[in-house]
Amino acid sequence: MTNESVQVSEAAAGYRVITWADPETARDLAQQVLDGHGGLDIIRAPHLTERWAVRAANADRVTAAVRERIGDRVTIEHSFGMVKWPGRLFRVPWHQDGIDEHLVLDPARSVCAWLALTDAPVEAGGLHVVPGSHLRGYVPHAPEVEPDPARGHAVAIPDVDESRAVALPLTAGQAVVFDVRLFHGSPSNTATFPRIGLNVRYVAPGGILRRDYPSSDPTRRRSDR
Ligand SMILES: O=C(O)CCC(=O)C(=O)O
Repeated sequence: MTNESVQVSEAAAGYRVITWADPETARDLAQQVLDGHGGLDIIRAPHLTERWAVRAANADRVTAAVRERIGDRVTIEHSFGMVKWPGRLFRVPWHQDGIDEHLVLDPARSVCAWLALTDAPVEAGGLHVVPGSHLRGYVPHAPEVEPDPARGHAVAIPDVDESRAVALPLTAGQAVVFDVRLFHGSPSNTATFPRIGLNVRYVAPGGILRRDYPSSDPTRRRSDR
């Protein structure tokens, strides 16, 4: 396969799976999360304060993939860690990361990465995506009908053709770098171990088209807004 054909298929799919760390390194960082954040489900903006997140979000292979898409002048717009505890209800509905009621990112100047710190197979609440869905642009979304108690109120895309979705089981140290318009979500963790992921939104200059969080604090809980 030529480089060109790889790029064409990534452009069509809207995502690419990469390796950002060896599994032991990723699991060490996961342990730091568990040591530092007892029973939390969501850790807001850890790239600002947490060594594990600074290290992961700035991993060379992640930032190289980001720069390839949006150029060299890149900053982190936001991040959050998600711990899915085994047996705890925590389903993330279908959504697009580049838009919600307070945020619009320019898809040409922003990109997301979801980094697996632990293994993230399907049964542990691994990520699902709808390949090619980014080509539909931003679609209407609405507050979730049945908010998940662990996460609070999220926006969700109501009518997703799930027959077109694929699971992206990842091992610790892998990541998916994806278009901010890509439909994605994840089920609860029915495995026996905590699943830990870090979502990071990267932007180039001008990449934030709108951000009007009431407190100017994008780390607030959706349920608090
Ligand atoms: O961690 C998850 O299961 C879902 C994360 C997610 O939806 C996101 O990265 O936007």
